[in-house]
Amino acid sequence: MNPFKNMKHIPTHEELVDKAFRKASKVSRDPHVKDKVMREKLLEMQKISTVSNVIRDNIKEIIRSVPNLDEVPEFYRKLIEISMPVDDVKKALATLNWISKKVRELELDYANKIKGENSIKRVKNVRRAFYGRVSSLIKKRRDAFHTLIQFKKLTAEFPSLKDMPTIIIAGYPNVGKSTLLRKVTGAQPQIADYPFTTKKLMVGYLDNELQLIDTPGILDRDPSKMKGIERKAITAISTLPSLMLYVFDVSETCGYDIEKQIGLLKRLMSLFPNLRIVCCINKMDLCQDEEKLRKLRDELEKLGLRWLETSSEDEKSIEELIKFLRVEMKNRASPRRRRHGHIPVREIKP
Ligand SMILES: Nc1nc2c(ncn2[C@@H]2O[C@H](COP(=O)(O)OP(=O)(O)O)[C@@H](O)[C@H]2O)c(=O)[nH]1
Ligand SMILES: [Mg+2]
Repeated sequence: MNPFKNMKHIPTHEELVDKAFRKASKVSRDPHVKDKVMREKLLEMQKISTVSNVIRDNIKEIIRSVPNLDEVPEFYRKLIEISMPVDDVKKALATLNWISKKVRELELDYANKIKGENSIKRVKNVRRAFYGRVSSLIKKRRDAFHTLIQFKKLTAEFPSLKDMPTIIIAGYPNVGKSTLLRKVTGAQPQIADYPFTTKKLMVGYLDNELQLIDTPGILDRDPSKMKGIERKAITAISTLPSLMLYVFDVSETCGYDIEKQIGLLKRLMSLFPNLRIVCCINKMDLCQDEEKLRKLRDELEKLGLRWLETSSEDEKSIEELIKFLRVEMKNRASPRRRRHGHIPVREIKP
């Protein structure tokens, strides 16, 4: 799940100070206190502690609502780093914490000063001086608020992915990726925004133990044609504890011939050198050209990749794909290239 989903609203420094002063302005005099000066002293002291409490409570809640940045999955850290250094966020949180301590110190300091005064005018001046100190203290550190506002805005758009073994599906458009995702997970996939791209991710789950992600518009084209930021966003995906399933359309009805499809596979292999990739030769029901199929099998054998032959129309091949993916996920820690390792090929009659 998006670990930042429950992050609190971050006010600007002005909003926070205004909120505190507004609350303090509602404090009223205690009519039971007969002594006029004492009554004002108590009133102003209460204003001071109200300002301090509002600021410190708000800061506490903000800090508590941000998950420990050293503990969030690397995928989310990488997404943050695309647009801001994680250290800036940590520093901003530390600054807020410091503000909170400092405001408490000022509160005690100025409350003591009020105790020592004996004219209403001077008591009011002390309270005003406290307001001034608090305002300028926070104003000087307004950047910390801005950083966190930006951070909140950024993370709110992060996709909600689970921290579980993940299969990312790649391959040219129309090779059958989304259909396979639907068949394998048996449900309507969830659609999630993918930040920094105009693209959406499709996410589905297999028995709540495997997460499958289809990345329309992202892992279905030449990575060299992508913008820097998109490439970074893709690199974040590869940090998921994952396996890539590269889908071929052996019928070429997708509009990309086998050579092109092999070309994309090779580029993805070099873009993700540490990611285990397995393949699926799909649309076997439309396969007319045995020669093409043979060449593709040879090529995958040469690349040392494991594959399965499927058709979305053939339930049996989907069941085998599920088994295949489970086994491959378990093996993902071992090297990608395995000679003589491909699993028995099922023949699907056209
Ligand atoms: N005959 C046949 N059609 C398929 C198969 N898989 C997908 N399709 C069709 O191919 C088209 C593209 O599929 P889609 O899943 O949207 O491809 P994507 O762009 O890779 O996600 C759709 O019309 C599917 O119904 C298959 O195994 N056999
Ligand atoms: Mg699709």
